Amino acid sequence: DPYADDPVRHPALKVNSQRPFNAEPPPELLTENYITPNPIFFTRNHLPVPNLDPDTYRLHIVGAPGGQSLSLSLDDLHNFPKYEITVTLQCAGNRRSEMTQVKEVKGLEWRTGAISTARWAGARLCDVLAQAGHQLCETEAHVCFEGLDSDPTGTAYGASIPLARAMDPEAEVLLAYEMNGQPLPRDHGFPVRVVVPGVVGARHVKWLGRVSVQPEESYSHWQRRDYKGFSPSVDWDTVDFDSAPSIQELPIQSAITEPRDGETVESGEMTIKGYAWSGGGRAVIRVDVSLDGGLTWQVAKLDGEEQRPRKAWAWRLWQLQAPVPAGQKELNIVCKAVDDGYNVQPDTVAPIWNLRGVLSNAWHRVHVFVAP
Ligand code: MTE
Ligand code: MO
Repeated sequence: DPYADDPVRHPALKVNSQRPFNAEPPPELLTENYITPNPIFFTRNHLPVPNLDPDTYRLHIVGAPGGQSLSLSLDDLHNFPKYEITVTLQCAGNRRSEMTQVKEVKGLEWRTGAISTARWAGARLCDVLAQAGHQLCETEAHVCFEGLDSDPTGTAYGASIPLARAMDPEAEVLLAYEMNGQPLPRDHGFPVRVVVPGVVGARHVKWLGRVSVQPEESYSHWQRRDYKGFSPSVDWDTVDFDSAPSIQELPIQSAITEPRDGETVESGEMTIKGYAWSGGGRAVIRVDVSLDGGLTWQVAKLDGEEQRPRKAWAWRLWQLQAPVPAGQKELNIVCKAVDDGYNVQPDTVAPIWNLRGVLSNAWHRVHVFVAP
């Protein structure tokens, strides 16, 4: 059993698949803290978790022509200037289960918890690439990452990002060796992972073994044959993965974490809580909440750290205290967020349905009963 050596996990996690391990925190735990505690940070593994020895670990950086290839130990990485940033990581499949309700999709049934936030610390990718002689000259080039996790045929997890993002100091791409002040937990990439702020989780390659700069995107299955969006009309007979760009930045997203769907709330005052986040460093400027299915709206209060313009890498938590409308037996609670490009979430799922169930960001709806 290649999974026999996987780490022990927190019992509160809702498991979507045991082998490989995929799990999300329950919603009310997810928004209890602005920074997600490591043991309940959502986990998305495609393969068994490698067990890497930090003393013999080496990160291989393929050098530029005229530059030099690097073989970096953990100590070598610590010798680069250390940066620490708060970044929210979201899987492209977050909220896929709502797409399944429209029509069947292929993928894990994530609810609202395939998203979490941590303080990540490490060396900047641009500093390490510069030492290997790379410059931002070939604007069309891509930085390819390979994990040290692999399937029985020896194929490793891989992904890539454009060189322009990797070399941009403002993009703050990290080779992270710490998560919330601790060495990375095994499930989250020990000893080193990539953190690409504002970009889909799939590019944050864990158990990083190799970095190279290439004229084309990574040839990995997960770069070329997955993590792409399509029209609702495209099915598995007609899909052409080469026709769509790989997902990099993610669209505006928000979800309600309290109350839970189907819950009974007391009459009087109620608290509605959730998260909101947008890709590409776009800040969340507002969250609107409706208690009547979207007929009327109230503006929620944004909590958590202030966001930096163009570098809003982390989510906002939000809440709304509101009187339960008198005489109602049931409430249809809805939330939707707006980012600083005034991008909004679509109101329903059907028009954004796609066969892989990615980019699921319609208004989030929770139906509750009011105690008599
Ligand atoms: N890196 C490797 N090496 N193997 C993987 O399976 N999964 C990716 C990414 N990096 C993956 C990986 C995906 S799809 C996501 S969403 C994030 O890791 C999840 O990171 P987390 O498990 O730390 O939450
Ligand atoms: Mo993912």
